[in-house]
Amino acid sequence: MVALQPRFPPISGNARFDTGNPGRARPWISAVPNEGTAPFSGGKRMEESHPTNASGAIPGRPGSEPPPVAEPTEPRGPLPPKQDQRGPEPFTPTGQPEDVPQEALAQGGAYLTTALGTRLPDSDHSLKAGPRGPVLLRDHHLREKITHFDHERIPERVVHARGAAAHGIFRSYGTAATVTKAAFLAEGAETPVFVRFSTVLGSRGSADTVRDTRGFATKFYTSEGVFDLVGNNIPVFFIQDAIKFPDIIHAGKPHPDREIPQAQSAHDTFWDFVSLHTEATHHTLWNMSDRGIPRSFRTMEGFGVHTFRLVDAAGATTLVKFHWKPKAGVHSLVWEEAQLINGMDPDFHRRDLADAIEAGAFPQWELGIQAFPDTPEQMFEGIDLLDPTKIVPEELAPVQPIGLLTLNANPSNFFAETEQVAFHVGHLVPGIDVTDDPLLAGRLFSYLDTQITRLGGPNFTQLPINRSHAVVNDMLRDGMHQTAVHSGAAPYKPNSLDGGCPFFAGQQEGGYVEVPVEVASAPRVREAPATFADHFSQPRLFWLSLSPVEREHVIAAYTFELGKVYEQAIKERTLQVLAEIDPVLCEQVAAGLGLPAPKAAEPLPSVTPSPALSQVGKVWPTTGRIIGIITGEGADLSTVRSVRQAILDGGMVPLIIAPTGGPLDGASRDGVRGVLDALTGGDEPLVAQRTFATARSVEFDALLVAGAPAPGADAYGARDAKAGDAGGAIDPRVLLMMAEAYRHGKPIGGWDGAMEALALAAIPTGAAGVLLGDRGDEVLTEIVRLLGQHRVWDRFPAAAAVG
Ligand code: HDE
Repeated sequence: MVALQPRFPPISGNARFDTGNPGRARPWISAVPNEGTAPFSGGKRMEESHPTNASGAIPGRPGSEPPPVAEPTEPRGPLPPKQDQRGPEPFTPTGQPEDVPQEALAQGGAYLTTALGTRLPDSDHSLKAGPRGPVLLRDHHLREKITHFDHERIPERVVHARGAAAHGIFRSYGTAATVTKAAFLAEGAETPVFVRFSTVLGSRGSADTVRDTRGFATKFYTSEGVFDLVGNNIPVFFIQDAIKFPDIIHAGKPHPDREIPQAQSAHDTFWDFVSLHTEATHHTLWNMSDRGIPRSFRTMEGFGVHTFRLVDAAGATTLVKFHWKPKAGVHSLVWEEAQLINGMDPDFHRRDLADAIEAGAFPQWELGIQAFPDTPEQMFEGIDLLDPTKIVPEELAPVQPIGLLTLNANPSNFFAETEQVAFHVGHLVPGIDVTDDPLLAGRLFSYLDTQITRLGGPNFTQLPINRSHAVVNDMLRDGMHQTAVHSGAAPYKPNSLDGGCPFFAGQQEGGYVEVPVEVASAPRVREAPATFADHFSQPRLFWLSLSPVEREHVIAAYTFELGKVYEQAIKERTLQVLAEIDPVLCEQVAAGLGLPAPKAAEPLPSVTPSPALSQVGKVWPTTGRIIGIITGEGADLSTVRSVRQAILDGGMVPLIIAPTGGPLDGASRDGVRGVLDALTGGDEPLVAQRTFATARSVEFDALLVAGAPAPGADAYGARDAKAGDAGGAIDPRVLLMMAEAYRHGKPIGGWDGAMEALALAAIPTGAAGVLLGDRGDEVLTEIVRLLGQHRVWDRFPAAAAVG
């Protein structure tokens, strides 16, 4: 392991915008909105202070101003973006700052126009020969509107089509400066970033909480060019050689005849492939673990997967693996929760990310590296560093923090930013080089290639979200959608007509000079190295590193997925693979499938577990977690109000769930202000964010029950089937929410009549994580403590067999 020095002098010349256009204020790079001023206008750093939800506003409203009931008729300019949003920073297609405000990149003016600015009087009626007559071909506005609409879609990504993204800032600690000359990793360097999270298998419109690997792709707009770290939330991959990528993806995607199932691996072709191709075993096991169903993008780790090569100013090299560590900890859903969410809120992860940022609970990750000596063998403690199906346990090589990522702004336009962002593992900067990992080699080709179809030509780098923040002089010319206006007569080298420009940059001038690595002399073969043949020792290591409850989840996941497979041969083959990992895993899954458990063909490898791989048993900050407060007629509103405020003060999001929408006291929103003031002591009225009809437990990390909510007026099956027959004293939808939250290991608290609700929901009052109290604030304190552990793990007694 290579240890990093704690502090280093900053690399000179790392001024972020050393672009020949100095002195211009770039307010958008600040990490935190200043209270009371426009966002991104400087002020204290996010990392130092979380003004979470200081306004008490619940995130998610669609616009920056509430609309009036009647259609507005007074002409006015476009509304500003919401406080949590911003667009790509204004740079020219050739990487030079534009002196225009962000709004100038959006539409302007108060009046509707054609694409070229001619004002229009009407957009609701085609031009016709009389009101009932034929539409006239000369209607230029109709043709432009429909033609543009006809071409609004672009091909979705062939993998990772479903995603969500955010802007942010990366602040380097400088600890990596001993091993890399990359300017953005020098001490104190601040670099704007754009991060896109994704699922792999599903189409653009598929659900967020499917069981799948998640993408974690980061674009660093550094002063030396763009660096893309295109990683996943799982540290290993299914295949060791890029040439197998179409195979694993064809197997994982829906069946080609019926195009089902969408966005999931629980089907025959996936299991057919991974049971025959056993190098996929490690990644598959991670997918079957809780890592395959993250609670939030904010609670995922990220991994660069491959080993990269860092190089310092003197040319010395170090092999590294990149890790993103979420400040909120690693946290997952339970499977039933994930399935319910797929129906209740297919945008769950996307919404969670945007809402957290809007509420000021800015997600943060530390970037870290595991560092290894760059030896000719490229092995570490017997692990082949070029094999992307292997991890290096953190106990052998600790993850050393090198910087902090803070996501602090939502995109202002999904298509322009999240959809058009184009990552490429070949977007590298001086100080970071690749290794001979054969999976990485194929990716270096693929990411450039795919953008040409997806984004319609070779100039995708000029789309605003993809633009470099370092000056570009590339001699690449023309092509579809060229938006730069190049000058000069000689886009070739050598030239004399343009004065010889552009010139080559050597090491001294910050040129990207490939590390002159020795290439071993060897015959040309289509073969894998012998070290790639071990497919089972690390799956066993992972299995043995999990806590009993996590192992139960793995067993359940394999049993569920294989239970959806039609062909018995595929199930039997997979059981044989499981036997090579662990007999208990194999026997338990076999029992669920009703099949005999085979014995391992080879002796089980002896491995040392890595406790760092387990998600259970740690304590994390609760910032941005969502607490539902169930209330109803007769509830003590002053307690609800103070608990709600305490949740906001703690940086979390309170959502009030009531029998109907609107203010809790029943007065109309536009109603008599004086009455509300009298009821609320002049405070803002308490407004319900969810009703018993719209809420479901899966939205919340914890539930508080303020009293004993009586059945709402709509609590009958014909109106809301989940209300069933509301014969009892408590609304059945409240009981359903409580029972689900209990099953899913979520903290539940209550006061006043909540005891009655617990009894009717068949929840034992003394059960782990169930709290009744006289005072809402005391109950809340304990609930928040439990939330810090992510889930009430004691509520899941593990089967003795796996413990
Ligand atoms: Fe990708 N991958 N990949 N991949 N990948 C793409 O690029 C590919 C692999 C990853 O948010 C595509 O722009 C090959 C590993 C992420 O836009 C495509 C191989 C890892 C994203 C592509 C791999 C990833 C992609 C599709 C095997 C984790 C989404 C659209 C050699 C380290 C990026 C696109 C975003 C996207 C190819 C394997 C991560 C087709 C050939 C390993 C996060 O180029």
